[in-house]
Amino acid sequence: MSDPKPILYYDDRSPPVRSCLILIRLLAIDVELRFVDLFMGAQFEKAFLSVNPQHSVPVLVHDELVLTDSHAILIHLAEKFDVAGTLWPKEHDARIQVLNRMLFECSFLFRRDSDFMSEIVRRGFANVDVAHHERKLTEAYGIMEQYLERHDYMAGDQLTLADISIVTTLSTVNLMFRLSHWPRLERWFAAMQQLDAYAANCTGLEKLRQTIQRIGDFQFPASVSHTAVD
Ligand SMILES: N[C@@H](CCC(=O)N[C@@H](CS)C(=O)NCC(=O)O)C(=O)O
Repeated sequence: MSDPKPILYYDDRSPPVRSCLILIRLLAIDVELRFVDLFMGAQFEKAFLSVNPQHSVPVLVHDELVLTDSHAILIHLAEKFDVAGTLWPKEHDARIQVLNRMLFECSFLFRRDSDFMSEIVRRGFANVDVAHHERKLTEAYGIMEQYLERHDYMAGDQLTLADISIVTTLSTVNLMFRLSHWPRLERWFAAMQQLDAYAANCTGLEKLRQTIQRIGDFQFPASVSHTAVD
């Protein structure tokens, strides 16, 4: 019997979801998409909680597997569908370096981005200490600038899952904070935007911008980011 089609539960305003969408587009994987409207609380509905008690997206259901974290989903999809095997390298040190950067995305960059965006949603932009979040997030910019000192990509000299994981969160942070003081990071981001598959980030990013602006009652700075809708 042929492999069943993976199902991705998603809300494309979520950066980790958008990383999965970029990879799915890059590898032309046939996936069934099921929308979970996070801003309407659909993640707390009983049917979805039975799939993911953590009430978060992305979730990938593939045959017997239920994966509830974007990093696991990216690795799984790359192992199954990346025939070239470069996005998730086979060689041990290269692979662990990719994993290390993906964990940086998870535990540092995304965490700080999520703290900032959630606070805007919860309290309204006028009540947020933007300077505090700017310090936290530009520290992350500085770290990525260092990662890019010796290599063109986040985990070496070729595109890997690390770049795909990081770029969606970076694009979200960049809605607010410019990259001009971090030239390598700015160049890397521009290169990522040139990938055809990057289009999979754009619609959700624009939707997020509009949602946060509406709920937070403010406007992100104009023309900071590339927010073309595909
Ligand atoms: N580390 C997780 C983070 C997933 C996550 O926090 N998703 C958020 C959207 S960006 C979510 O679904 N939040 C809804 C909730 O927690 O109720 C991943 O990379 O998949």
